Amino acid sequence: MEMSFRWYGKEDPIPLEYIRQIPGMKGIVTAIYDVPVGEAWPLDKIMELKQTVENADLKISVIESVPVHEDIKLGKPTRDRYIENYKTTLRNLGEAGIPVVCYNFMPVFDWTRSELDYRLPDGSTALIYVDEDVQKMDPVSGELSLPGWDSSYTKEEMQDLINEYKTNVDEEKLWQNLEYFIKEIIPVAEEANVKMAIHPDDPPWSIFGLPRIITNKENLDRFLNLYDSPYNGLTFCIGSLGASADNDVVEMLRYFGKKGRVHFVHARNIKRTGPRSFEESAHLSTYGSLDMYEVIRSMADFDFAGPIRPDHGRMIWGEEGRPGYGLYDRALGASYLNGLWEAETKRRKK
Ligand code: DNO
Repeated sequence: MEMSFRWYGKEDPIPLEYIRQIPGMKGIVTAIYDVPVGEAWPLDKIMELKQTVENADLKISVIESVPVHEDIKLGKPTRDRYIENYKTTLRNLGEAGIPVVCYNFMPVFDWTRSELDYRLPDGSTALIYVDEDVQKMDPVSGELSLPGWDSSYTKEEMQDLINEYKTNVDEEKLWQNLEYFIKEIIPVAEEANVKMAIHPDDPPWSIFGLPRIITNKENLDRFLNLYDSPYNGLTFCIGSLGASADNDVVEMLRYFGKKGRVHFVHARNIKRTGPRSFEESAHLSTYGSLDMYEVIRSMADFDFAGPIRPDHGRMIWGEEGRPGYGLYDRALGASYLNGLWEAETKRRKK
């Protein structure tokens, strides 16, 4: 297991030098944010990013994300141009020695929450998802936007986009569009030696009537079978999948890990507050619905050597900044996960 931390580039209020000081921190998870979605990432920009990270005595473990243009997800004729650009990006990332790329295939909206600063009893604030509140939101108002979304559309275009999905792309069509994309890019990923790691849909159910397919064990299996290659793998996001009580995340992680298809792990805890509602809690097992010790144990079962990052944290100690992506609670999460891993792996050697 290689501990890593998401960094939003030079705009991130948390400097690399601080991340470096978190005990056991090895890698950085980052991206290029100033190339429009759908365009190819130039090699020199990638090299510059790599150098910046290496100057801080860290390395890039994962690129999260190379966003997929909506035309690819919609299966429009223009998709081929965007797929070619995606391939160029992968080749350039390969040339820079980047080992893993995380991406998602969620229509229009990336991860979704109803509130970003919900106050927990201890005074910290957390991201939450309350289904009734999400149902009341008007996605076409254009007002809905969360920090860190990689959108390839303007607010004005959003309405058309949603309508296009509603009329042309149901779940099966989205599967076909995903298959088309995967069959094009995985051979390039193989050549470039870059492992592709799809991120599950967050939350793992349909929102605003839009299809979502990367949601459960059966669908993850179906996804991996679209193209049978070690380069076609998963970002196993415990908090996203665990939001649904139907997903036994510990068993799923072990199952996909043993298949050699888990290339990256996102670790956070959530407390389910209803069948379709949850709060993001502190990482400790006792604070949420997910047992982090069991999660670590399943990773030890397949000798996970890849990157893991503490996912969203709460905002604590008065920290301000990007909700979910503060320094303090994620650093505590990293330490806790490192502690569990040390205990479990040493116990096994005895
Ligand atoms: C949320 C993140 C997601 C993730 C993308 C991957 O905080 O986990 O935005 O980066 O879905 O493409």
